[in-house]
Amino acid sequence: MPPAPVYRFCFGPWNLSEGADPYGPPTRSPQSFDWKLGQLKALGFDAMMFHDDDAIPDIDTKSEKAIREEAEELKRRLDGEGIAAEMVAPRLWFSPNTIDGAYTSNDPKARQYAIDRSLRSIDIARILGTNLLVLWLAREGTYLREAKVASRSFDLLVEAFDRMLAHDPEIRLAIEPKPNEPMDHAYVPTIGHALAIAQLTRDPARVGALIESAHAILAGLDPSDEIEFALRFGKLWSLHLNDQNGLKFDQDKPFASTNLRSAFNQVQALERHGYGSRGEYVCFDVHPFRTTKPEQWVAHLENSRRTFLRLVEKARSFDNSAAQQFISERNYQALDQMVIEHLLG
Ligand code: XUL
Ligand code: MN
Repeated sequence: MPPAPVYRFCFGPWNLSEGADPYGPPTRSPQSFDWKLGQLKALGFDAMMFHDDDAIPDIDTKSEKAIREEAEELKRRLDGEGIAAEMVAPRLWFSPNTIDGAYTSNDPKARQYAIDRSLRSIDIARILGTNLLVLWLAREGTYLREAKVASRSFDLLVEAFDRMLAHDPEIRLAIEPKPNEPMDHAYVPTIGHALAIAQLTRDPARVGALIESAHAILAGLDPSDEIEFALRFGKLWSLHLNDQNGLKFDQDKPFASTNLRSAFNQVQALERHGYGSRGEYVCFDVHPFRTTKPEQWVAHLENSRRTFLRLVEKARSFDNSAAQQFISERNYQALDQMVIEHLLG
């Protein structure tokens, strides 16, 4: 067994969201980035995740020099607060340039925009002191099957990843699979797809993955198996723990909110492989409920971490030899009840 890791935690500014959904406006007034950073520090989290425009607002209107200076200023502030930047992710899904996709758009100008913005995100990441670029491939997929040829799209993804890998010899790409939303079908829906496509790049050793519990559930898969798969390949470089009630819109619920047993299994997988002992963070990609009042704005983050740590205790106190005995007897009925009693107790 690898040594028991001391977990380090992070979240992103978007995880303190204002409650808007496609059918209604925000339910909490917007707060500044400074307030969000202050909350992260007050909660005792260790790192913040950044989209490129979380770090540099209105990034598309700014020169390279201005971007670099703002990133340096942000790095000084983070250092002053003792907060690390866990990763940077190009937010390629809001721009008018990426209406038909980013790296896989049918428009070469849009593809160029996506690559240029990704290279800038890499520069920002390096200034902020991280070599992790997260790629959630939001609009890389189709609304209409006939609009794009999948094999060409895979080539375009590899071409884009290769440009990023060539741009900075230290950068590592963590692909965050998600099967749908906003697309009907995404090109990289599961961890298997992410790791397979990594093999086609110029440096597969620098292409890994980030697993989000809700995204695995949306793909109809077990998040703990997805986690184990990535860990088995040494490719789980980041993690978005949360929860999701079945196959519907991406809910980003607090960790274990829907399925405590699945959350326990995810924690067991992390514990088994020493996740965190190689510098990886446990991040919560969770949102407050729409109904959450401003007074409880950070509760979903505090609760997710609390539940996570309670489940770490549960994983460490699980009677593995009793479980092994039941397994050897093929008494899965008893094993099932043992897990339930352990979680209840
Ligand atoms: C979207 C999602 C994103 C990524 C970061 O479903 O999970 O917030 O985690 O770009
Ligand atoms: Mn996520």
